Amino acid sequence: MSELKNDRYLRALLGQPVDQTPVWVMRQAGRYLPEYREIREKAGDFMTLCSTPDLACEVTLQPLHRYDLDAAIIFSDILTIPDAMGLGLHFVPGEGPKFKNIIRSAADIAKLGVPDMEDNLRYVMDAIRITRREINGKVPLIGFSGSPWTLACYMVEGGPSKDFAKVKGMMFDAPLQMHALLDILAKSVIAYLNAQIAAGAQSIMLFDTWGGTLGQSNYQQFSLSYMQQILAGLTRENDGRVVPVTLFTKGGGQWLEMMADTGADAVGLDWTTDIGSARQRIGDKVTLQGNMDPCVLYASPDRVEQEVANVLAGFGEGKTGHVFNLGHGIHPTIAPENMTRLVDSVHRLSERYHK
Ligand code: 1CP
Repeated sequence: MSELKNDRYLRALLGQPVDQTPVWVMRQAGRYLPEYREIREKAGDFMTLCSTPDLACEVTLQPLHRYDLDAAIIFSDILTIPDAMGLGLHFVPGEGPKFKNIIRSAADIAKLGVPDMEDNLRYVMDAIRITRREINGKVPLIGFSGSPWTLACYMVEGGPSKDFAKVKGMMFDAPLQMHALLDILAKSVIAYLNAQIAAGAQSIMLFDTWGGTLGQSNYQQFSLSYMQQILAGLTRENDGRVVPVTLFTKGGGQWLEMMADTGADAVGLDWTTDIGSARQRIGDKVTLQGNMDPCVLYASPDRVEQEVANVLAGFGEGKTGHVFNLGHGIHPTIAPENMTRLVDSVHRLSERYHK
């Protein structure tokens, strides 16, 4: 495998000194880029794009051609696991992802098994292998998965939800059944991420997008404990390098200490948490990722730069420990030029903090 030319992102995740703050953006490959929309239209539907490794590779690299990013994230989706478990993922225009077979009962859960990673999910591993070859050591490649709780939300709701009534109803009414579902998902996520690491993913991101909808004790029991199991089950070294793991619970600002105790190398912050306070609370234990409000990208480029400066100053002095990102995914309707300003100002303005 070719030598990594820019390892700022991996170094910052491991608390090693860097010359500038590394930056990547959640959902950096996606609908805000005209070149993405073009290839997406040609592919016809989203799953064709994900499951055709050459296309997934091309889309992964698109943002790197435009911006001086310090990492790439493999183009895929968290819902590939439930799809491979037989739920029948499809996309309804205007409504987002939907499942044909929704999880409603203990019998539905009993039918689920851990998917075969080099069979049903081989397209993800092939996309990673091809992308590692094509990226040629320019920056590291991030692999990812949804957390068991977040995957369960989609599997029980059947698609996006505003109130999570069905999945939370199941959790409160039939906790053992919910644990059985989360258990098989945790086993699947461990196998999935280890296969991604073996295929060449150099860092892992665990998206707990809906953990923040839970109360504290339910968060611990139904989301955090499964992420902890996953962290314990992952191959943390490959090809002579540590594979760092970032854990992101959207809306998890009040639980940062617990998240930092899971054994993750980094914790992702959404924009509602003050990064300076987060650093005081957990920043000696883990690296922090985040956390500019994605809506800042709707403002002028100068305002974007100003907000980048605020986040960097909020994190403050120190040679490492911060990976710049948005507090959640980039919105599809922002102006792509604003990303240029974001990335360039992170690099330019952060230098003084690393001396
Ligand atoms: O029509 C299209 O082009 C589909 C839009 C789209 C895209 C671009 C979906 C459907 N998924 C993706 C790619 C994707 N999803 C990536 C690519 C890599 C990158 O970041 O560039 C990643 C990491 C994800 C992860 C993902 N999918 C999450 C976790 C991160 C987060 O944003 O919280 C979640 C919750 C999903 C589910 C999902 N898939 C797609 C949509 C529209 C959704 C959200 C559904 C909802 O509103 O609940």
